[in-house]
Amino acid sequence: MIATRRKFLQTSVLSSAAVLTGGQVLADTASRPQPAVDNRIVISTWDFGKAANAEAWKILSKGGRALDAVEAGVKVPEADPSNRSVGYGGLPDRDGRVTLDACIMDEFYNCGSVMALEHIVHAISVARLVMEKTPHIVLAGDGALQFALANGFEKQNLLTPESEAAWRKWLKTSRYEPVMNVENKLFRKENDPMPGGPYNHDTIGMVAMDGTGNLSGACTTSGMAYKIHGRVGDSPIIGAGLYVDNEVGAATSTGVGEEVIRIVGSHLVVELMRQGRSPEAACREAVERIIQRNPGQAKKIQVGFLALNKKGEYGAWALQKGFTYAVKNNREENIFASKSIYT
Ligand code: SD4
Repeated sequence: MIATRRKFLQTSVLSSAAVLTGGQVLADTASRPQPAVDNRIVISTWDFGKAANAEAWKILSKGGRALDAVEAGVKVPEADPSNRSVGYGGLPDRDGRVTLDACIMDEFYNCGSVMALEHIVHAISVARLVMEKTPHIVLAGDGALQFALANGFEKQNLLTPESEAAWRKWLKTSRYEPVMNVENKLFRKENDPMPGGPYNHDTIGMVAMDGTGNLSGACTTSGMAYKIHGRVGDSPIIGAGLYVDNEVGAATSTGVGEEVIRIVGSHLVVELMRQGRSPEAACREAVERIIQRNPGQAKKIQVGFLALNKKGEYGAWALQKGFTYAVKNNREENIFASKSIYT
């Protein structure tokens, strides 16, 4: 907490002196007055983002902080056993163990992350505690679990009977196929996820802007189904699965994490917005970078980026058709189909 406060004071001092970035004088982002236009907004990945946004909106609409909103929002799919790719009920690794990756980032560049965390439903809240209560940014595996337990989190079996059954069926072939959600059929009953794919993962990444114009983001997942035990994806890696720069905007990703890590995708999207790209154009360029880096693989997998800028503009782009994202603000509550390179 002290570290956070110290950082806040430093930020305030810097801001009130006005910071010159890229030729633009930026106003104090921490304590500036309420903008004339209501830019409050929350956006998140996939159709299930809609319910998560609604929870986040309860906080934003009452004047709450974006950080609190994104944490509350992503806790919805984390607790939902029918969601096979986030939190409780997530599909396990090849050893039958559900391991969670999550990270969170606020408007002061504070961030926290947990990797390969087992037995705790709300990985995002553990990540927030890492951010607020420790001098570190990342805790992994058993250390993350010990930290969570020491801070009052309850140990729980995250493997539901449905996910266990899917895993046992998968064991018969044991083929790791990270082909994903090309047609967004994950939650259609007739195409019940697994066993064996191909619709084997979807992360929730959420970014929001609050009434003071501040940004925060959260990202949480059970990662790629049937991954090698200990594998960590992009989702808990600051800059890969999530990045927030309160001067510019925020971005998050979903899809095959290895390809996102290779290009440090969310940070790239934010930097492209800093150079003047719209959120949609920035996401598109990041997706194109994935193709440039790994053309053979890019045709077979899904990756999607979602971004928000300081004006409250948002946009997305994906490799494949089928990526959706949810938007909630004072004017709309929608699910959009992202544009994509391959259709
Ligand atoms: C991962 N990016 O573990 C995550 C999985 C995911 O949509 O996003 N699925 O690589």
